[in-house]
Amino acid sequence: MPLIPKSHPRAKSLLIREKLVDGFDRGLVAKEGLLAQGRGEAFDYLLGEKTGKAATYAIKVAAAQLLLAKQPVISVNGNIAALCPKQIVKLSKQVKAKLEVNLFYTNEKRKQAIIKTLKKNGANEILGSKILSSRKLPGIDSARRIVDKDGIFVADVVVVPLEDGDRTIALRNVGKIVITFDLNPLSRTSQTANITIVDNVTRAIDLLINESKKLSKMNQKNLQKIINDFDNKNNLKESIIQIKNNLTRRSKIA
Ligand code: PTJ
Repeated sequence: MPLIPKSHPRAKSLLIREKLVDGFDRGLVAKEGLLAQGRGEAFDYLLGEKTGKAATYAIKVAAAQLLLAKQPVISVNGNIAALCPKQIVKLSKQVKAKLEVNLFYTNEKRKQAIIKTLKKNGANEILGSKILSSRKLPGIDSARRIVDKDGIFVADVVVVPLEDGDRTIALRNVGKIVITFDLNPLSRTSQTANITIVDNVTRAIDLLINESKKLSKMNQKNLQKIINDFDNKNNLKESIIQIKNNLTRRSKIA
């Protein structure tokens, strides 16, 4: 009998958790990545475990931004490699973005395991592992400061899914446009990115792939208009209101 029966009321959430645990056992995820998942789950619960209006809007803007980018890069950490390796490779192909492994809890063995997983899922080139290509991102002290000279270092748009706070600010300070997936609308990353998708990356990634496909037929002027009309701070407020409304509704039926 499976440990998590399909009939379990929280089967979906528990299966996502299993992906992380399995990723940990396969050497992809840092111990701290398991804790990060727990924090995300708590916010997902408060959001009603569904993609809200604000996230749907941010996904559309992110797609437009990725399609307009000249040198987009998707940064991959342990949690992303465990949760959605196939989709992250698919997105990189859809929007012609490079993939770069960039770890907070840096560890060569884990980096190589992540590269192997991405390759197994269809990636051709993965940046971030060659010492000779490494450069330092100013204004950040963690291992995330080490970036690839052909990737994040020269990128105009960087996707940093599921991230700790420091790097987004450092990337913004050197003029990069930052897109993130973060279930916590209050986190520093959420608050400082240009485009924050407040949703579970496991739900939002497919939506972003589909939206990128849809918008790929749109001209540059219209794509730019989608970006210009967007205000990240306002959109984050919508996600906070989504949480508030959920809590209000639940407080009435509790
Ligand atoms: O693999 P490494 O070494 O690069 O480390 C990766 C982690 C995730 C451990 C590292 O970046 C970290 O410590 O991140 P934080 O500071 O815990 O931040 C992670 C953010 O992602 C938090 O705001 C969580 O709420 C959010 N989060 C967690 N799971 C998900 C998520 N957001 C979207 N989808 C999720 N599944």
